[in-house]
Amino acid sequence: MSVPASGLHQDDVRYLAMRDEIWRGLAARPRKLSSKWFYDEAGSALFERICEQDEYYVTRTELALMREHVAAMAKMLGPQVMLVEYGSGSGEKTRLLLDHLERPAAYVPIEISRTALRDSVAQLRQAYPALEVVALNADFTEPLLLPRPHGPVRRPVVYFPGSTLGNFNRREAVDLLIRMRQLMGPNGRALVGIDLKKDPLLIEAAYNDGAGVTAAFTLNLLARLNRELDADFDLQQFHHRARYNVMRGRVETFIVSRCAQRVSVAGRPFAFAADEAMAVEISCKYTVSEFAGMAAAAGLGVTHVWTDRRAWFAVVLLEP
Ligand code: AVJ
Repeated sequence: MSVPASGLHQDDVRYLAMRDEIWRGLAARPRKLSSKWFYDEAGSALFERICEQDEYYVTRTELALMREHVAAMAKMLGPQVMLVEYGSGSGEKTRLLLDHLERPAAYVPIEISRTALRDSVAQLRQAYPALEVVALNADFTEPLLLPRPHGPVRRPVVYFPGSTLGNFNRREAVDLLIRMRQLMGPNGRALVGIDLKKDPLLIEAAYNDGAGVTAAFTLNLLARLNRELDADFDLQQFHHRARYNVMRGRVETFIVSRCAQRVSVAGRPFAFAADEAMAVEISCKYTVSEFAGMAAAAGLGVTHVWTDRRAWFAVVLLEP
């Protein structure tokens, strides 16, 4: 039995779960794969490069917003916070928060990419040697249990930056917010970053950068299936397409087949038609009141909103 590049054995439950989920998505009509599969080591590195592109305003805007308001945010959260981050990312925004929190009790990053988690945790441990860091290599949409830190915890706080919530449809987002509410408990808070509705051309450009980094990020999904599921996608024969759907308020990203072709994935054949589009990501954009409506459906109230001058992005404080 061969060991794929991912290091997962073909009899590992995680390999089988991934294979079955990918098979199901490829068998569906229209075809649809979850954007969570973007984040292997190469995908996480490509996402970091997306954040540096001129067109991708999202990260830059959120970071500026955090720099301006982080002291006020930390003050509202109070002392001895257990900071639970959904999707640990590069850690720059996290460090800003940790720098301003009063005696943080623990930092708990939950990250699906093992390599991204390993790297961010190593950096944070170096920067905050006294802080208790408990890393969870998990999918934050699945049920989770919080660790019990050594020191006293006044308040669990879920930090969910980057508008990653936008990668879920309304039903999934409400489910995730419900899980968040259950995880943080009655005294908990959540700090959530959301990308706001704005000029559709600006939004669409952010997902179609001129250097083609986003296209490479999207197509890396196929490269990952080649590496980890022994698939034989020819990346030259597919392309990235991202369009802002104004009526639905979301960017919809597809992988489009350039021609009629057959592909094998973990030993199972799939036929693509010419120009067939496979859905791989949505990035929802909200107004603050649309978001507050979703939060309310999950039993959470928006108690504070911080936004930039242009109102492109918001960080909201949620309370049960
Ligand atoms: C992971 C939510 C920050 O949807 O904007 C960036 C991922 N995809 N470019 C987003 C992404 C294409 C990103 N977030």
